[in-house]
Amino acid sequence: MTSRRLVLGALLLGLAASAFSAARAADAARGLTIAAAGFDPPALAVRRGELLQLDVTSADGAEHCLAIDELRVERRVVAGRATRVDLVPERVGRFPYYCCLHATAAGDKERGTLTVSE
Ligand SMILES: [Cu+2]
Repeated sequence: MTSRRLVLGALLLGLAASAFSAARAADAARGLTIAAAGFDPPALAVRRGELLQLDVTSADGAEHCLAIDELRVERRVVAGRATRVDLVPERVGRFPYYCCLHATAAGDKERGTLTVSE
């Protein structure tokens, strides 16, 4: 009986915690758009160890891709809906992001920089 109550209590705590984190996640998400003209915004900043949530969308109706090589991020961004990208950078530094479908040539516009500070 007691162990059942413990299990039920743990389940309820887990549900409450996930509901809480989902609420926080919705508040924390930042928008990032990609188009042939470039990223908007072209620069992002976050503190090391903090959750960065991005709702990435195409701004020109084309399929794009968000890649941040150093943070092992590579996600397709299809037109018409947001692609949620969650990351918690554990290293301080400046990390380039780019569209892995179109940013092939040096000087291509589909590039930006994520700055992670202490
Ligand atoms: Cu692109």
